[in-house]
Amino acid sequence: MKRKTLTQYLVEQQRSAQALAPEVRLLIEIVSRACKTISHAVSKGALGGVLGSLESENVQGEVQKKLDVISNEVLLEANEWGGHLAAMASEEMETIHLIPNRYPKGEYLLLFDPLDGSSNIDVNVSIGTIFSVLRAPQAASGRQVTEEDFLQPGSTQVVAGYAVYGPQTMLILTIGQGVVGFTLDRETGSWVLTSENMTIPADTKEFSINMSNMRHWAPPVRRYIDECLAGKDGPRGKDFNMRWIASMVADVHRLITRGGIFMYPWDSRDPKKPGKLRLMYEANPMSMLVEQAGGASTDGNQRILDIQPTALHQRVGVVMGSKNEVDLVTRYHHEVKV
Ligand code: AHM
Ligand code: MG
Repeated sequence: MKRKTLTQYLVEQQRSAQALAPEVRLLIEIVSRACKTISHAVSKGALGGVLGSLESENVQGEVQKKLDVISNEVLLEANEWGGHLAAMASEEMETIHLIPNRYPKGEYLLLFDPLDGSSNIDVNVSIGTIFSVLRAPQAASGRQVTEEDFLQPGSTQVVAGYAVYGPQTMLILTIGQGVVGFTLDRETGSWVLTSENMTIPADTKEFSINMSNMRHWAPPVRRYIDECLAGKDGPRGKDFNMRWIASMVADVHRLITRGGIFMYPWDSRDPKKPGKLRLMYEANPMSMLVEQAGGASTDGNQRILDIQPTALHQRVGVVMGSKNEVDLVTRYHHEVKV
């Protein structure tokens, strides 16, 4: 059987459902090409001299790895000239990156975490690129885009996706019509459609959370995990398994593939930080993918995609995955409030 490539899939979407604007198709093609370049750099490792850290820190005060910066550059350069974007934003840049005046401007905004799971780069564990596409507000036409123009709830995203650099390099994508997965064929250089209609089962026996933070969790999270740990003998009446890769991309890829619940909840370590993960380029795109695959995503209290952002690098608590489990954790949060 001849399999479809990403280009064929996108052309079909553009033709059949008129679901895809030509600029968005171009955007996805360009981002996916950049992910190929990043995948290539990642796979070279020490041979490419790309491992290790730099002296610099990003806006979040995190030491930048060489591959964080390389990946950021690859995405910026790839997306500057196509005429499809008005501006970009990234985990690795303090403020937004406007399209230089020498290039035509488009009406879309691209946000990304160029290399998620940075702590796994040097130890050869799966990492990835997460991206989100918004439309620039009408009010921004004819003037320069500002940071405020990016501050739209996740429910307005036009496209969300990630590439995961693991044993295989895969691209998981939604244009708001379900979730599809492509595998990079390294011999032909094509993204090949290998997972149609990816669906997250509503129930699961697998949870994913950094247990070392247990003492800092809020009581509803503690309650949920305690009940999972009690297994067959506890109120859940079944045994649970645990996985924590410490790359959101890899942990979410697992739950999109076979179900599960992933949490990086609010914790009391730093009251100024409402969670570790960033809303605009980590939680929002992953939430759109998870919902499009039939799962759910909340911050414990409300749907992540409904949150009105107030800052580009804002953080948020994350509870996402199999619907019945996410609903249970959310209910435990609501019960505490009543
Ligand atoms: P990064 O974007 O700097 O890599 O940080 C985000 C990562 C997520 O991929 C992962 O879920 C989390 O941080 C792991 O954090 P921890 O090391 O606290 O377990
Ligand atoms: Mg990240």
